[in-house]
Parts: sequence; C-alpha cells; structure tokens
Amino acid sequence: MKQRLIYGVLLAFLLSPAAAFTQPREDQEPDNPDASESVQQHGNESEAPQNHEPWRSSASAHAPIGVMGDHMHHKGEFMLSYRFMTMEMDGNRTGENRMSTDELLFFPQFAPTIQTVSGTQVLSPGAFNYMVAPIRMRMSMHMFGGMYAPGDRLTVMGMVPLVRITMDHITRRNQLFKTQTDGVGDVSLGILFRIAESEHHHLHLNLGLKFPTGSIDELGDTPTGYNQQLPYPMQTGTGTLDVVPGLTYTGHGSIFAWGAQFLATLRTERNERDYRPGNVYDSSIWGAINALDWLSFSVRLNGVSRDNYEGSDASLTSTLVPTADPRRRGGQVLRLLGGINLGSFDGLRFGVEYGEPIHQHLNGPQLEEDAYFVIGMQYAF
Ligand SMILES: [Cu+2]
Repeated sequence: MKQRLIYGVLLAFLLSPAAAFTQPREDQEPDNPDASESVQQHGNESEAPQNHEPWRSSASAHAPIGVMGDHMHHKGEFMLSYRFMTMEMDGNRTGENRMSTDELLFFPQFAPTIQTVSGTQVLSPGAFNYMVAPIRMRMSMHMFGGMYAPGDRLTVMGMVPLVRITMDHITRRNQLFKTQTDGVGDVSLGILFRIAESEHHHLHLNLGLKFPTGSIDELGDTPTGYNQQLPYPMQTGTGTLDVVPGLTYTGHGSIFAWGAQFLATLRTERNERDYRPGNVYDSSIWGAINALDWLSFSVRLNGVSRDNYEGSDASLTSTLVPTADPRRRGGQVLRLLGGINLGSFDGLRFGVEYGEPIHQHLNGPQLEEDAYFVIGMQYAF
C-alpha cells in the first residue's frame, strides 16, 4: 500500500514536466542567437557561458549528486568534484525475506546450487550451519573526480575513490567481532560522447574503463586466526578490468528537469585470486524542480542488478560465513532517493541525496541495504 503510494507520487512528479515543457518562457527562447554563437566560437575563452545560457547555471542543470557522468561540458571547460558517500547495511535477507542471525547460525543452510564433478559426484548437497553471521556493514567513500571537454561533443572524466568498509559479525558462540579495510578503490576513466542535443533534450553515450587499482588481498583478524583473507565484500577493489558502457538522457523545461541513465559494469576477466565479480546493471530515472534559480529538489528511482561471482577465492570457505560465498553476491535493489541541489554560484555547485530501498531481492543470505547517502560539490571553470 505504502509502496503503491510512493510509485504514484513519483509517477505524477515525473510526468508533470511534460506539461511544463510546452509552456514558453522568455529566458528559454532560442532568442539570443548571437549569444549561443559567441559561446560556440569563444567557448574556451574566459567569458562566462552562464550569462548566455541561464538554464546551464540553474540548480537542476545537473542530475542528483549520486548520478555520475550525467552532464557534459563546453569545449575547454574543466570541472573538479568531490563526493562523500555512505551505504548502510543492517540485517540479512534471502530473496525478499528477512533472516535473523539465529536463523543463519542455527538453522540448516543449503548450497545455492548443487555442483557436480564430471556429472557423477555431487558436492556439498547436504545441510550445513554457518559459523559466523554478518550483522551490519558500512561502506563510506571519498570520491574525487575531474572532467574536461576537449570539444563540445566530447567530455573526458576520471574518478578516484577512497574506500572504508567496516563489518560487524557474530559467531555461533555468541562472540562479536569487527573487520575493517580501507584504501584506494578502483579508479575509473571515461568519455562522454554527445549523440544528440536540442534546446530541451540531450543524449550522450558513456564509455568508461575501471582499473583494478583497489585491493583484493585485504586481511584481517577473525576468530579463525590473525591476518586472514577477508571475504568478498570487505575488499576495496574487484581485481578486474571493467568496461562501463552506458547511455544518458537529460531534458528540461522552464522549471522542471528530468533524465534517465543506464550504466553497465562488465568484468572482462578473472582476477589474480581466480574469481570474477558479477556484472552490475544500474539504471536511474529522475525528476527535479527548480524552486529558485539556485535551488532544486529531486526525486530519483535507482535500480541496481548485480550478478553472482564466478570462480572463487581458494582461501575463503563458503560454508563458514555467507559473505565468503561467491554465489551469494547477486541481487536486485530498487532505491527511492530524494535530493537537493544548490548552484551554480560562479561554477560552484553543492548537492545532497538520500535514499532507501523500496524493494530488494537478494541471492542470500546476504546483508540487506538500508540507507544510501551522498553529499558533494562540483566546481567548473
Ligand atoms: Cu562536470
């Protein structure tokens, strides 16, 4: 019931721009032809394009701050950005159902798929109990980004994440323990290529590469011993070279803006520990309303689908703790997010976004997501 209401409000919000779209407004008219010309000809000079294109300097000209690679720049323009993100996960879930830690530790568990060796021998067909259950996990990330437009149709971008992951666990003997890792995550480099642009609509191609700069060798102290290889979600990197293709559409009327983005993260190889994290498919649709020129509010629906891992890290035991099982990594999450954007103040923007899942389906038992938060700033020059 509650979900249906949320969907309804969101739909109304997303459709309302269509009405606003048709309303003419003076400062939106393609009137200043000399202005747009001068931007094209002297776009890389120091004159501020904001004066000629009021829309581009309004708060909702950029997508909610949690969306990456949503906008392009004029030829010669640079942008630096910083974001701080956190994701909170608390409690376990399998499929759509919650699971208590007692269920994980004291109820029989079964392998997600039964493996056969040369078709005759069945491995791990029986029930087992986990020794350890994860209770909660918090991931926080500092993300530094840069953008530069060598031409009007092409923007290049790069992102460097610094990651910190903490996880709380409980053992079957009622012992609590915590593991923590931090470091540089996987650095990405990409291009945005403009496919089409009209006064109110814009479409570009996203094409990125994610490099295995993060660690897949993070160790920690656990009840099994000191300096043990930590399970998959505790690693700060994937160890794989990833290709990240995608498509981004944005549009705006006089006070509304909206957009949609699809990004796929495709792993090209197994990493040095002989596993390959699952592909990730990320789609967003959003709508924003400019309350003032420099203040906008946004709503976003974000669906993320993650595949299970392939292969496995030989130093992890998948029946010890569910986070060490490569076949319990996949799932789908649908998040509803609200955001505030401030800007632009001479190229400076601020944004904040908060969201919670409204639907989750996990190949569990797996920690469920509870909250997602991003705050960030961007400076274009
Ligand atoms: Cu930018």
